[in-house]
Amino acid sequence: MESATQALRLNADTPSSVDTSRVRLPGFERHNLPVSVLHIGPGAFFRAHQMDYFDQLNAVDPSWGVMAIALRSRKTPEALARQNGLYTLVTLDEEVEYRLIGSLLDVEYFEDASAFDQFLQTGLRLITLTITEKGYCLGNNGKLDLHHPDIAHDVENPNSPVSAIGWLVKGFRARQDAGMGGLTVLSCDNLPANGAKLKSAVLDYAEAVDPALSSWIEQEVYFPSSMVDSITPATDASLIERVEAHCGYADAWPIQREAFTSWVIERIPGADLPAFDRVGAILTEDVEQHEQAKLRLLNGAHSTLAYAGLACGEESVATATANSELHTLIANMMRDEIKPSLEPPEGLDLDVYIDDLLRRFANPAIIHKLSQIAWDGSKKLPIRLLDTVRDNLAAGRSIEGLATGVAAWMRFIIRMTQANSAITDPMADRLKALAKGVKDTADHDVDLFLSLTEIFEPELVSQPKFSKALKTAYDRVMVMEKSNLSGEEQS
Ligand code: CS2
Repeated sequence: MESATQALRLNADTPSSVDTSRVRLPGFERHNLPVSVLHIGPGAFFRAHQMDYFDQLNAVDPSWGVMAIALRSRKTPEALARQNGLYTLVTLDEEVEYRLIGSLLDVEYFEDASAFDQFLQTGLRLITLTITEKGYCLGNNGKLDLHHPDIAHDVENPNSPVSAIGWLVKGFRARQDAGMGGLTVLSCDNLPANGAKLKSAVLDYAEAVDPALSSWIEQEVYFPSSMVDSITPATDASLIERVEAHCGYADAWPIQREAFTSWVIERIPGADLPAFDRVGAILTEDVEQHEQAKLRLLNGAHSTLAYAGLACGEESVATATANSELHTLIANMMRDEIKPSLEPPEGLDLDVYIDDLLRRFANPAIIHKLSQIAWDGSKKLPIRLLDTVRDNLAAGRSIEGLATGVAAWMRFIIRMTQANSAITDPMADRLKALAKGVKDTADHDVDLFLSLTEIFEPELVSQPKFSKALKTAYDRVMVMEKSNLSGEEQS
């Protein structure tokens, strides 16, 4: 993303000339930071969330310099290399704050020769990951899918892996060969028990390529889980312009997010974790309840709002939350269906949390596109909605709102297919082929979607209450679509 104006490009010299009444600078000397963290997947969320914690930590304990490796594209490494790893974090709420983030020392593309050497840095203490749900290559049983094309490739070619799992294991092998110690690997993705799932995936893959290495990893590497939270809309041209106008330099890749942020990290014996609790994170033995509350309430409501909101012609989370039908849908779903499925973690009042979520979704300072949240539904639905559906069916509770989210996803896939629009989802081709066979009747179409066993487990599909609720919800979503279309025609 290039700026059209002539402002000076952000670079290593910028901090010395920046107007500090407009932009907050890192509270540490960048050039003194040792490299102690390797991050895989330097997407927007990592730069908006974890890097903020590293920057605050370095202001009190300047020992956490971060190197990042991009597995999917050269775009981020190239844009950030031109800025010496510096970028602006903009927090958007009642007050808007601009900060220059300084702890990211370099970003490299995984195919570049020097990228892999990061694993062998003697000062390396921590590996963090944001590779999204699909990056773990898991089947719907939560275990590594050895038939996943990337994993199958890596098992055949362990020295030139393309998956994050293959990359990590190649790195561990290099450390084992070099007689170096293990590490702590911290997953920061929206998966329940993300550390345990990552560990099991890494061990299963290592077992397939080198069983002795698998034992070494089991003894030497720690995989705490963590819950991450901060609403982070994608960077767009208006953010780039806004940063340039306010800060006086051209930043090719600033990041925006809400002011709220939270990070709950599992404390496990032996793991070497920075003292993130000094800068607002929670370190606890008991991360699972935090993860579950966040994934089911925030992300479950987000996905429901995305698919139902798009059916109603809404574009952003804030406008969808202002739509009274959608507001009622997600508020009731959170209060009556999701909350009873949760055991609240200590110190978290779920009613307050739900009210806060509705406020956060309504934040008028942020344009968080529903189409961004709609990505990768086949990977998100099981975690965000179907786990709760399963619990509620077993307990005899309502699933009306949850089913509306799932049915709205089906309709989203159908509309996108009919409009010949691209679907971002690892199952996109299958989904499109399936959507071509719909008849726009709930009975037929819902059964068709329920044949996708990668998403809908047979045990769930066999429950008549589930398909009945989905069919009712499917009709409800078609009514939403129709009233949106007739509204469009009238205007
Ligand atoms: C969103 C999340 O894009 C999505 O699917 O639901 O990224 C959400 O904004 C974050 O998890 C908030 O912490």
